[in-house]
Amino acid sequence: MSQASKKAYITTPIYYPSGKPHLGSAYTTLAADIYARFKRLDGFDVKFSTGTDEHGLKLQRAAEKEGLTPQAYVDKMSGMFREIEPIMNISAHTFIRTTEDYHQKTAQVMWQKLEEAGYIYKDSYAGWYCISDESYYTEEELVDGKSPMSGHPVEWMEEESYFFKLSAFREKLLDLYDKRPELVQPQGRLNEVLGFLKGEVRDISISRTTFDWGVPVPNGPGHVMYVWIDALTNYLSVLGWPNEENMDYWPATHLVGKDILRFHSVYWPAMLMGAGLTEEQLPKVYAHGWWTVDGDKMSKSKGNVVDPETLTEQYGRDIVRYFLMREVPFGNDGDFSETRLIERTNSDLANALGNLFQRVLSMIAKNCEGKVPALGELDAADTEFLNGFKGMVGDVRMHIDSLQFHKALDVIWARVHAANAYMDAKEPWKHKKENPELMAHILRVLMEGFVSIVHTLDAFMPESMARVKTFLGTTDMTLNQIENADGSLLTDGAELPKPEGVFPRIQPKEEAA
Ligand code: ME8
Repeated sequence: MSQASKKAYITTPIYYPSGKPHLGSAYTTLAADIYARFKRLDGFDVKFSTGTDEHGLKLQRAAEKEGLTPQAYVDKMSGMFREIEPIMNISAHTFIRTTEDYHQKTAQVMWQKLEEAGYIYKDSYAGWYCISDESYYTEEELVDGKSPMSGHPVEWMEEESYFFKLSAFREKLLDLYDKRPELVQPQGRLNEVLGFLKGEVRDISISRTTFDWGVPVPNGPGHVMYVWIDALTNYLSVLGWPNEENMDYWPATHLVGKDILRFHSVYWPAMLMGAGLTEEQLPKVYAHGWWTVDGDKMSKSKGNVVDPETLTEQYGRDIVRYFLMREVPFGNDGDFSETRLIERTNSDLANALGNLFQRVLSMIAKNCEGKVPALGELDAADTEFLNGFKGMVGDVRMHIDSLQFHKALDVIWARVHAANAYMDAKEPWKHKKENPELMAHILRVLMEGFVSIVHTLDAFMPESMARVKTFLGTTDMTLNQIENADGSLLTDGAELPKPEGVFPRIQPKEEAA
């Protein structure tokens, strides 16, 4: 498993298809998409996977409720998660379903490797099981007799079970995170993981006999695998492991919600080490926070679940993508409100960015024959202004590599404001009559800056930026090309299409009423 420098593998959690996808699940996928698109722009060969987690008691019960077999039920439901790709404009290359044959085989290989290495043994188990979380809890862990994780009911279960020797990995994991703290981000989440590892780490029950909707345990008649063992292995199935063919994309960067951090940064690296992977081959995990809606927890019973489809139909995909990444620092909890979405769209997109593009491009259409105006001699202010854009690309890259999307956007908007200030200071309209070359030059300097803005924003708002690219007469460039270009990014005299506004103002709800 070599680690080729220009390859990346980015994953979303695989979702339980037990209801329609909501804002929360669309959010992880969106963040992963922006990261994947940015890496591609930065010259990386990217694998990006998402999918559905289709086994376990929760899905078996959901199917029974609808009078369907589990397979018929997940076949029906999984499609709705696939639909997130067009709904949010997601560029995943693989959508994995854990009921697919190739994945079930990989999960069995994982099991066998752990067993051969002596990390699996048989015993019996009794405890409080929460179906919603697909997790066992001890009496002490319960909060008011319910799951400490989700607050959902638990039921007493007793069964013969296989166990995974998680306890054997406690020291190794502590040592790992001591040496490579960057593997769990943000920092606060690493502290949570360390807190868990410093306590008593018990072996975990990894098979079930009380139902059969799961991957059969190899040579373990009557047992199906615990759904998390099956689910986590999906990340390797996608690359065809244990076949080495695509393993140069490994290790992955896993984007997950904060509620499933322990599975990804304790169970999963322990499984990987148990199956023979080295410390260098362990993945990076980034845990984001949770969305509430107008201050409330999102829930079916409250009827406040935000449907990504309705939202993007109403506002457009790019606006929703921008808002979700800009409003709340990735990693923090955040509150969703349509009022804020409208405010942000109007201030950041319509006023600051859209107006800037439109002011410059319409002046060019009117006064420069609709062609890329010629660049003259750069003065000190021009040079400083343009250098700011080269620096911006590096800063955006740094923030996106640490999944600080809101900081990347801050950096870009600082340049949007700088461009507005440059235009106000240079007043190109004043030179229209007596010095049209100077006017053309100022507009061209602005356009050069726009090329960098458009490319760094491309991952966030691909559709709008594709339109702006045509108005600027620029095609796709890698970020390296932009940073290393000596001189200009555009061609003097290239014909430009008639520009149109890209971000119209949205009428606030109270005005509409
Ligand atoms: O946990 N805000 O699947 P899942 C933000 N199958 N994110 C939210 C959210 C909210 N309000 N609600 C849910 C599973 N999420 C497993 C994963 S991976 C090998 C197996 C996020 O469908 C949540 O944090 O219950 C999680 O990352 C994701 O949705 C999937 O949740």
